[in-house]
Amino acid sequence: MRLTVAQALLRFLQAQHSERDGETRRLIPAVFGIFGHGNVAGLGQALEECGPDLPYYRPFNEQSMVHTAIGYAKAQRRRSALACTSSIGPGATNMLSGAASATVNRLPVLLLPGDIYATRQQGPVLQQLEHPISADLSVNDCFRPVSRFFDRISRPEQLLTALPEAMRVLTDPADCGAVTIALPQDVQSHAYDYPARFFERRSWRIERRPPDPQSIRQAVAWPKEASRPLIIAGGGVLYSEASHELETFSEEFGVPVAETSAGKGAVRRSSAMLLGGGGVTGTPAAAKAMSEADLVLLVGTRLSDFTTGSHSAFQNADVRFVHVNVSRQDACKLGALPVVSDAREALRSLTAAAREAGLKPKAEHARDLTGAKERWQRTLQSEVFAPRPGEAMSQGELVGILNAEARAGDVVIAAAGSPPGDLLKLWDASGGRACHIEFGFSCMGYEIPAGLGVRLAGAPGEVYVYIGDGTYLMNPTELVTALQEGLKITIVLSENHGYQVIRQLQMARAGRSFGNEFRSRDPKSRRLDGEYLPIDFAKNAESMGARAWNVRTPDELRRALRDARAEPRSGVIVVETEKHRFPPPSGVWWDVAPAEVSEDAGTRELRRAYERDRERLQRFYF
Ligand SMILES: Cc1ncc(C[n+]2csc(CCOP(=O)(O)OP(=O)(O)O)c2C)c(N)n1
Ligand SMILES: [Mg+2]
Repeated sequence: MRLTVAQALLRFLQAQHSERDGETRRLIPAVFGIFGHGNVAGLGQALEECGPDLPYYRPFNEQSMVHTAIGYAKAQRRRSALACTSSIGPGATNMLSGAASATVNRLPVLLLPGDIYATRQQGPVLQQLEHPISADLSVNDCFRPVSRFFDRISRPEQLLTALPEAMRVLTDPADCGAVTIALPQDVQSHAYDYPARFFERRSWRIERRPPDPQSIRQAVAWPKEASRPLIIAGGGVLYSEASHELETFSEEFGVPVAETSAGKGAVRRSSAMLLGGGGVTGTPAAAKAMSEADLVLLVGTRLSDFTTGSHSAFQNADVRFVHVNVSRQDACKLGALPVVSDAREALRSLTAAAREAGLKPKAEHARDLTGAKERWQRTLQSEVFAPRPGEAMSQGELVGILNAEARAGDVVIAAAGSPPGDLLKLWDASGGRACHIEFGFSCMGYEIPAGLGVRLAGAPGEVYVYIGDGTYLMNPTELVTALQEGLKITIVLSENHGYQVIRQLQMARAGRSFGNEFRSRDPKSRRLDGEYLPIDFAKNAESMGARAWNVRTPDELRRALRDARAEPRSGVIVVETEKHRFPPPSGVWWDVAPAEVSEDAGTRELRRAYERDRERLQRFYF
């Protein structure tokens, strides 16, 4: 079939499917893109010819479209991915943060940046980076470290090898992430006689790799000796759709569960075994369980420093780890006994083996943790969800109200600032009130585009985007895409007048407030500590066509949330919140080093305290 490279690429994508558990879906059901000279005559022409079988969506920022694709892939549990096409130069480099977010979070996205002319004669073309000693290098080479597969198509027939590889990586649970196929501007329009067989329907089975029986036997031999076991559930539980198996194992053998950010909502029931979020931004109950655990069953987590407290959270001198993960790299972290496997398959095998071994819950351990959990519940009621006289609403109160108003089928999204920590600590995901936290790359600006991705993936209820004022200011523009496409999202914006989570960290590690609040430059101090800026977020949202509400009180927030549910359009609820009020800490340490030398006595004291804590808490596990 004589086709251009761009036409062949899209025709190939139209024929690709994924299959898991007997369910087949289109692997790449849509393409997002912003055109420029680097892709308009190539991919743009081919997309227009495709018609509705491969719908095209036009966003307003290339980074955002990759974030939409990530939100979509996460909501699809990695069964489908979106493609994103950009022009060359800045259009392409705008996708880099998205590529890194996808790769860090192990979520499949297909990136198709335009590239400089393969024929070279006409260069430097507009937006070309000229490297003094490397003529085959372009800005797209920046995608290499943030992609799980990279190729540049400098001849049409290269598609025949590149595209199957791309599909293999996108559908591999251990290898997936950003896949980048760079497409030189001229080559996109070149024609070639492709074999018709290349475009035949193809299905990529997303494997459920079973565990090695010997590692299962070894893994269940350990819990018999353990008196304080704990499960840490990561994103892998959600991607593998292993919630039922996780709940069964945890409840049958009385093993409490803490969830990571990516794994938030892995336990769907209101289970007595659930300790909530674990790690730096988790609950004190989970922190206690982590600190005391002598056996930790890790399931599908990459063990970021927020989970391990920078290798300080597990304080039991005899602690041992078993790690179920599709990636052997992750499974071997912390010196764990690796169970390289799909989470659902491994949990089923572990449950069967534990039954056979006659494993029983440890009553004393369960009682102990129930006490810690009840204390946390009391703190929530008396401190976190309760109003404080003379203060604006706290973000804790905000989350409590949003959680109470949420219904089955709704999903709340957060990624940067204090919102992801708030949700990990406070959100109750039982009753089908799903939670989607991106805290692998924690990229400000992920939230609104991801909301579109979650909606596009078919969220049945409300899609709430819980976002800080700073993050909203970084990237509110995909609201326009939401309205253009009728993809309804409801943004709940906490107006606390600054990058307050960073200010809080700064106060704890540097001791002085500097540069984080939204204040004008003071003529005397010549610093940003003048008046707070009067930013009208509601007007900003309205100017893009969204509905907007300004709220200050809990009742106003409840009313706005109900209005928003009834409203077909996307909207923004701007909530005035207390600037420096945060929910109580988990007690888990985090390694952020204060300056080793300073003129300031306060900073020196913070450094001393940091060194004491580091010495006392941080460990090597091997
Ligand atoms: C793209 C990007 N730039 C910088 C950061 C570092 N950062 C993390 S949170 C944050 C402040 C977020 O402010 P806001 O959204 O208002 O949330 P708040 O801290 O007030 O809760 C910053 C700058 C980041 N995570 N992502
Ligand atoms: Mg803020």
